[in-house]
Amino acid sequence: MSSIFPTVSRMFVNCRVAFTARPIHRLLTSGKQYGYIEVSKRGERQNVGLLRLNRPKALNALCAGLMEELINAVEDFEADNAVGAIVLTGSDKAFAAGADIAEMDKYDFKDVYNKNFPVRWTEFYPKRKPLIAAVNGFALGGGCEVAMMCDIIYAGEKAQFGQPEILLGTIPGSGGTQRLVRAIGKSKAMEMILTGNRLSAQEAQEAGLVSKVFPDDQVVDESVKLGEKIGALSKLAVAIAREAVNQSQELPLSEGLKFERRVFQSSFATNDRKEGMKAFVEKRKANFTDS
Ligand code: DAK
Repeated sequence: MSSIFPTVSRMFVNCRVAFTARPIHRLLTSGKQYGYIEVSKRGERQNVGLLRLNRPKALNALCAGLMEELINAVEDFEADNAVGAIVLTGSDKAFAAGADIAEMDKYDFKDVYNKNFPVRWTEFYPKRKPLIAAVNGFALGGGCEVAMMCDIIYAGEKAQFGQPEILLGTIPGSGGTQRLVRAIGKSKAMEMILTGNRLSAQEAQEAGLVSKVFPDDQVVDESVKLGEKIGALSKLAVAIAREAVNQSQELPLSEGLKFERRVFQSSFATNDRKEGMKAFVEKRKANFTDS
């Protein structure tokens, strides 16, 4: 790790020099300051963490500094017991237009190979809490890959998804060739990746990449509502269910079914499973304690 951090800091500085003068947003619970993202809590019970990418001049291009901030903010929400789900969004014009091309342009093979560039990209994915992508505008390259790393994607009507790396003489580097195939099938994914062609929000929904499409100005609110709904349930059960669904992307069916059975059985050890079934039998609302 020691070899990575100096590089990240250097990239962070470059990134800040190139795109200066924006407000610093403070996350009150931790006191951390952010320059490339906005962090807030939403929902009637303030149980949804909202992360908004805020690098408008570069269409939220994912520079190293921005990714570091995202990792930090997600860590804070993970540690906040009041938060049951996290929503990640961008601006009206762009969820994110990809990794920062100006930043990557400086690298050669030895830089990216020696540093395993950029090894920390996937680390913003929360360990336990569901992450919902609320996508408006461009979700291209790394932006599409970040959306696909999320657990659920809601999109605005004018959203566009694409993997245009081939037009830059390279290929998707953060899961595009793997997650897109799993999400929409090989033929559609291959066409997108070999041509750079984009999917509209409607096409992405029909293909199964996106779960719901809304008018652009409603996507974030609808995503927060979804987060509130999930956040009101047993956090323990939600985390276990999420882990089991994620295993379906990694394991053959027989192993996945075995994993599911074991974690289902484990859920019988929790207070929330007992409370949920008791409440059903007693015809009342369950009072989950996340235990
Ligand atoms: N990087 C840096 N700057 C970007 C950018 C990007 N990806 N996308 C846009 N910008 C900047 C533009 O340079 C422009 O800056 P100024 O010239 O105003 O200073 C500003 O944002 C506005 O962009 P445009 O003027 O181009 O706006 P338009 O509306 O005309 O076009 C566009 C919007 C999204 C169609 C266009 O900007 C565009 O094609 N952008 C590039 C999209 C792209 O190729 N994305 C893929 C990048 S490669 C990895 C992890 C991830 C990755 C790789 C490895 N590992 C873990 C190993 C990811 C790679 C990529 O994402």
